[in-house]
Amino acid sequence: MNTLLKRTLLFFGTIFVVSCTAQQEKPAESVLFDVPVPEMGNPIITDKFTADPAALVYKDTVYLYAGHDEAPPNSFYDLNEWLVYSSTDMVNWTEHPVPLRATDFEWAVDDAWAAQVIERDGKFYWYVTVEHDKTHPGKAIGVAVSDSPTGPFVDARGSALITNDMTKDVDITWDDIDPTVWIEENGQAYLYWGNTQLYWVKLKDNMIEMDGEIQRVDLPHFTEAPYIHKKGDYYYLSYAYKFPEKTAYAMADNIEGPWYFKGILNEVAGHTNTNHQSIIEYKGKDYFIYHTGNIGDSYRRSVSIDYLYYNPDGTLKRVVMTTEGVDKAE
Ligand code: FUB
Repeated sequence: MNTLLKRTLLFFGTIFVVSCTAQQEKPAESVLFDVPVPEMGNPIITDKFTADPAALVYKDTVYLYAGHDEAPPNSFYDLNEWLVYSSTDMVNWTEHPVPLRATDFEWAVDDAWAAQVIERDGKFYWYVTVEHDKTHPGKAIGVAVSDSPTGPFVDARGSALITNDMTKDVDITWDDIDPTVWIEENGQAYLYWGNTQLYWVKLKDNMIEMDGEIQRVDLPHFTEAPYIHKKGDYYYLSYAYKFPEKTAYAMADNIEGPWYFKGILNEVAGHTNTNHQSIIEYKGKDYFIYHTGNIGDSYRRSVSIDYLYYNPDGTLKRVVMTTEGVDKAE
């Protein structure tokens, strides 16, 4: 190639590159925004992995209790403590000091699994899943108590409320997990729990002793994570359905049933094979609180919040899981 031809090619090549660069640097006038670019509201906590949410509305504040997932990537559950956060707008969450650890129960060895707090007469009772020591091998349910929703909590009994040997329906050591608690207007308290088999029992007024025999409910494809809530005249029993877990629900006119299966409430959440929901009403809106593995995996989960909507007949609309999460509650 002669020198003149080389210079000519270099000249036109330079013009072409400069013109392309200029076009790339120009603001993209063809992109118009009908809506704001989404802010990521979910998950709501990103500096720690949080699982199995259970929320309590008390005196105008929402308290969010969650297990602390501490597992390395793609391993298995490693939860040693529970965490508590509070909010008055569902968007800004304040973390409080660690309120309870699995080993705060002297008879427990490990595994701060799913749990729920309820208030009665100014005291806060926390029903938890833990691994019992070898005197009652397997998962067990304990109760901790505090004068404050943020703790610190202490073992309320000095022994487990439910142990694996008390339920023989299924031949696994982890069927006594995931307690959810409910108090009727007449003061009668109920504990529901289970994995594979769903159990319930009445609690005495002291909230730390069973009041009667353990009963059963058979729901389609019940895996775990039962959660009781009430809206209007209806009771709702939501639960983890199949595995990987969707969330399904049943409805009843009475806390003791019969329960009518109503279908799927939420699909499998991102990047996690489990789910665990909590449902509350706060400042006139209804919320579905759950976990995903979207910034972790099945053992490094994160709590997310989306709206829950009811149909006029009381059934639930399917949850739409979002990136944005919810707006500030006012
Ligand atoms: O976090 C440990 C277990 O995973 C919970 O107890 C279940 O509900 C499932 O989420």
